[in-house]
Amino acid sequence: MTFLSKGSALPANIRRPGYDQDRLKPGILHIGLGAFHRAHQAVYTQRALEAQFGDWGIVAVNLRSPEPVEALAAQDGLYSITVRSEAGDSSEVLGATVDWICAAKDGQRVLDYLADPAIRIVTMTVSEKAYGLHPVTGGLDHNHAAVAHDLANPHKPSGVLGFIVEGLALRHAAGLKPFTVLCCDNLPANGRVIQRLVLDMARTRGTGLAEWIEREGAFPCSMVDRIVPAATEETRRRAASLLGVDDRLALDTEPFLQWVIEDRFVEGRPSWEAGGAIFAENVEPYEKMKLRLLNGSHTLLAHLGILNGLDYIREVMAVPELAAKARNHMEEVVSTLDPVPGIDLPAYIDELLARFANPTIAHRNIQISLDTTQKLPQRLLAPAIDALMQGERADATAYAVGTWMAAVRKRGDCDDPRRAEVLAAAQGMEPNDPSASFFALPGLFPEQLKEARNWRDQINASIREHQVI
Ligand code: CS2
Repeated sequence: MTFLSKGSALPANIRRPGYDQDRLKPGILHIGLGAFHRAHQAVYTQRALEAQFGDWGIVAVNLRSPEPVEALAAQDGLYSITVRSEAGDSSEVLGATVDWICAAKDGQRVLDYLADPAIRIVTMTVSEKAYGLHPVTGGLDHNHAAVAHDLANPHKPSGVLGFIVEGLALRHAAGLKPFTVLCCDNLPANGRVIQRLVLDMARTRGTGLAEWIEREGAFPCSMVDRIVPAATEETRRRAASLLGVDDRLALDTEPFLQWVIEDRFVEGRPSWEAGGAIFAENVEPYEKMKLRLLNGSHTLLAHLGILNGLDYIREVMAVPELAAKARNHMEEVVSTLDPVPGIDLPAYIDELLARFANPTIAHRNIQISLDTTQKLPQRLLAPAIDALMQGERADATAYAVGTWMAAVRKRGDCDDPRRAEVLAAAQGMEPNDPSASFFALPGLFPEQLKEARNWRDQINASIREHQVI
C-alpha cells in the first residue's frame, strides 16, 4: 500500500483540509510532535484556516525522535485522525503542517525559523518533565539535564527552554519583535510558569534580554483538553482501511475537545475560535477544573486499573465500584474550585465519566501512569492543600495518592524521571506507616501535607486496602 500524500485519492467520506495547502506559509512553530498536538492544536488550526485563511502554517519540531518527522516527510505533511464513539467513526486528514524538523539532527534549522519574523507564535506540548521546573522553588532547575546543557551551550540548545531563549535572543539582537510563547502542557498557570523559566534562563545571558522579553513578550496561559491515546498497530490498520492508503501518523481520538486561551499575543493569532476555542481573560479557573477533575481522577483510575490487572481506562470504568470511586473523587474535589464561567460543574463531571467510559477509545492505564511524580502536585496535592486549608476533609485525594504508591509497589516498576527513588520508596514501605518512604522523597510533598497526619493516615489506609503490604 502507498502512503497518504497530497495526490492520494481518498474516499468521499474522509474530510480533507478546506484550504489550498500549497499557498500556506509558516506562522507557528510547534515543539513536541506527539499525539496530543496532532489531534488538538492542529485541528483548531485547520478550522481557523478554513474559516479565515492566513499565514499560519505549522512548522512541526520534535526535539529528539526523528520518527514522526520522517513520517511527515514521507506523507507531504499530512496525517489523519479518526474520531471514535459509539455513534461511529469519522476520519479527517489534517494539512496545516508546512515543514518538519528533528531538532536533535538539525537544530540550526529550528533556530533559523525562530529568528524569522514570519514565525509569530511558538507553541509546545513537551510534557511536564521537559521544562526543568524546580519542584520546590517553581523556578529553573539548573540540574535538569536539558537545562544544564543549554546553560552551558546557549547557541546550540537541546531542550525546549534553550531553543526558546536562543530564538528570542536572535530576535532581540536583530531588532525584531519576540514571538508569543504558548504552552499547551497540563501545568497550572502554564504561561506564567514558562515565562518565569524563560526569564530565569534569559537572565544568565546578561544582555538585557530578560528585560526585553518581560517588556515585549507574551506568554498566554491555556487549558487544553482531548483524550488522545498513543497509536497502536490497530489504529494504523483501521486508518488504512478507512483511507485506502497507509498513514504512519494515524491517531484515534474522542469527539470532545476544548481549548481555553488567554488572549495575549504579540502579533496576532489564527482564528482558533472557528474550531471552538474559548478566549478568556482568566484561564486559571478552567485549568484548575480540568487538572483536578479530569487529570486527578485519570491518575486515580489508571492506578486502580493497574492494581486490578486492567489495561485500559474504559475497562476500569466498566467496573461499577471503580467508576464510583472516580465520581466520588470528583464530587469531593469540586469543592476546591472557584465557579468556572459558562461551565455547569455537575454536568462537567457527568460528561467526564462518560468520556472515560467511551468503549471505542483504548487509553492505556500505563500511559496515564507515566511520570506521576510530575503530575501529582497539580492534580492531587494542590486540591488536598486547598481542602485542608478550608477545614474540609481530603480523603479522596489521599485515596488517589495511595493508589499510586500501591500500584508502584505491586508492579515493581514505574516509568518516571524519579524512577529509581520511587522504586526504592515502594520497596522500603514500612507496615506501620507505608507512605513514609514516599514522604521522605525530597521536594515531592509540600510541608503542609507532610504535617497533615490524618491525610497521611488516609493514604496508608488506601495502600493497605490494596493489600500490597
Ligand atoms: C492524562 C492526560 O496521560 C495523562 O496523564 O491524564 O494526557 C489526559 O488524557 C489529557 O490531559 C486529556 O486532555
